[in-house]
Amino acid sequence: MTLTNSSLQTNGDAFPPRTGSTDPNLQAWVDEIARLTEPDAIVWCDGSKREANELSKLLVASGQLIRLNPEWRPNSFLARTDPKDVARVEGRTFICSTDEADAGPTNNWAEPSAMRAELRGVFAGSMRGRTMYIVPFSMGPLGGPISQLGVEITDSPYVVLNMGIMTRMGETVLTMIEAGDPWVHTVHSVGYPLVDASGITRPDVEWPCNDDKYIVQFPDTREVWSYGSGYGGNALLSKKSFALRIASVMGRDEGWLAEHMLLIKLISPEGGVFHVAAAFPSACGKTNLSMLRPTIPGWKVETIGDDIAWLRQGEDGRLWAINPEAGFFGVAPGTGETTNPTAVSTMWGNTIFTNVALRDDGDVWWEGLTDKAPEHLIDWQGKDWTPNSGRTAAHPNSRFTVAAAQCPSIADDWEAAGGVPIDAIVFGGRRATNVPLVAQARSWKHGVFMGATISSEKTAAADGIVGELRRDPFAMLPFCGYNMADYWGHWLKVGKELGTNAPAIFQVNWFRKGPDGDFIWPGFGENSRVLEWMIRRIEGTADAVDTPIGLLPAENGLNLDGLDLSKEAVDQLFAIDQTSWLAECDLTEEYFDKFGEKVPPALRAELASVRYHLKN
Ligand code: GTP
Ligand code: SPV
Ligand code: MN
Repeated sequence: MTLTNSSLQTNGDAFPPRTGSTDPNLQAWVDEIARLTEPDAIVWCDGSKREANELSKLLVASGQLIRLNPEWRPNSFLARTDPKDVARVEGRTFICSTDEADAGPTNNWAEPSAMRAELRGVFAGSMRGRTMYIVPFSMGPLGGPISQLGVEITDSPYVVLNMGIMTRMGETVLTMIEAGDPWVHTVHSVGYPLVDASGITRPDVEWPCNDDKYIVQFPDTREVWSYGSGYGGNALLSKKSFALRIASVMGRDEGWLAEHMLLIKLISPEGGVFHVAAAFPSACGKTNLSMLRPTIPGWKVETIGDDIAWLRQGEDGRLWAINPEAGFFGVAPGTGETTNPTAVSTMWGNTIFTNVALRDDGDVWWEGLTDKAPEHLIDWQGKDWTPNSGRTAAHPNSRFTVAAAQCPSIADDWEAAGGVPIDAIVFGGRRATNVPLVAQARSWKHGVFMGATISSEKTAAADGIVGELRRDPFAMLPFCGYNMADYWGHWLKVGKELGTNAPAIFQVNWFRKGPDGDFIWPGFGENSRVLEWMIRRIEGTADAVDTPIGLLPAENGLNLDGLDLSKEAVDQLFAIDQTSWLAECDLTEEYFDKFGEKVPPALRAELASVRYHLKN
């Protein structure tokens, strides 16, 4: 099928008459990118519903989006990507700091001017035959004290539609930029021009992308350049590129934190209100925990964010946090009526699904949405599928994009400009062995050690080998915009500033497995029991036992009422095996050694302390 971008222009008054900006820097940058990429047309996005409507109509007409049956899923769409463009590409993600040491051993570094020259080559003419969209957006409520502005230039209307859900996008942001607010520059091209250098045209495809991919951050100049992918964090540059990689550097320089964390408000049966921020690696349960429905009576969880938090010390000395995003880009598989009914009702309509399966009745399906699979589906690659096909109908990293405002459990003050005060910080990962269900850090320093030493089994959220155990400090391995050891140092510094106002820190693991290979802990709504213990610890009413690796619930300290869990299972959940923990300490030392002199001495001291207590 052929996509003619001219249809946009012949669409009469579908777009506002804006043809440029009065801000000379913005205008000069747009002109420069247009000269480089040679698009057919330039569209300044206003963020209106009408604009989104026009774009989705355009994509449906070209076969690049499928409109779902409006009876089941109004104003909702399905996108199917190229099978080679289904997840973040960590191997092609670069941190181009001036100084190589600033990127550190966990990031791919490239010398900034060499990378700029290389990018000029790949972006040259990359938008030929396409429309270039100027997408102005705010991370955080417009004008909020923790919020930041950005502009993404993209040649993907799918990206524009997603950005309209994931951020506060549109005309108002341009007005703020024109009034002098600072903003971050981001450029994106799918890398599939429709006209070549000699003027020969080719038709568009269902999911344009390029085998050659670049996700490049220039932290020193607060810039992002992304090429070759249309997928998720590779292409929605507000998200991982800006709100984590660039923002973590801003936070380092300005004294705040940009984190891969969900944010919730927790209300106790007595009416106490607490806020919890939790960092888990990709596809390890942030969305689920952010929408948790407690199984224990009297407790309530309200959602504030499911993926990213920006945290800053407030005037009262406490740590305050916002969710800089406006939508969820959530993992579909495993999200169902029993595991996350809140997410299921959030996506009742106005949702973009990517790489899930299509039902015969024009609705969507994925593994785990219902217990029983439909008899027949069209799978994520557009092929016929039955339960006997021997492959999954949805891609393991298939996702839904939906506005946070549609979430039935969203907190009333989720858009509070100054954020919410944080009572607890939680770190977690996927660990089949060793790591107990929950442990409290003895101090902020010990908490930073817990965060710095998270390991987790790899998920489908990034390309690579699923299930492989890897270090993912603070769940930030693919997202920290500077040297990871300096980042640990920054966390220690923030803790020092907070002093006695610092939140309590905990570590959790929902994923420990028993001898039969099954998860021991039921997870999901039952995780409320662990949250309850944390709150009781903060209130000072729950006892803990000191162990070499942290404070564990005292005998009968964790509320297990009504849960069908054997005594052996509970023992397995909390077992600390001396030999394997000493081996884990050796691996931690090896890991720290990669960062050389930069590892904060306080973390070396924490490691020494854990070892000492394991041996004595
Ligand atoms: P990103 O968006 O990639 O950063 O991921 P996320 O951390 O938000 O992941 P999400 O909440 O979408 O969880 C992904 C997977 O984890 C789903 O397949 C869930 O079924 C599974 N999961 C979430 N919570 C639990 C839990 O408590 N126990 C178990 N066993 N699985 C869980
Ligand atoms: C993650 O991988 O942590 C995500 C999805 O949240 S993506 O936006 O694609 O990075
Ligand atoms: Mn994430």
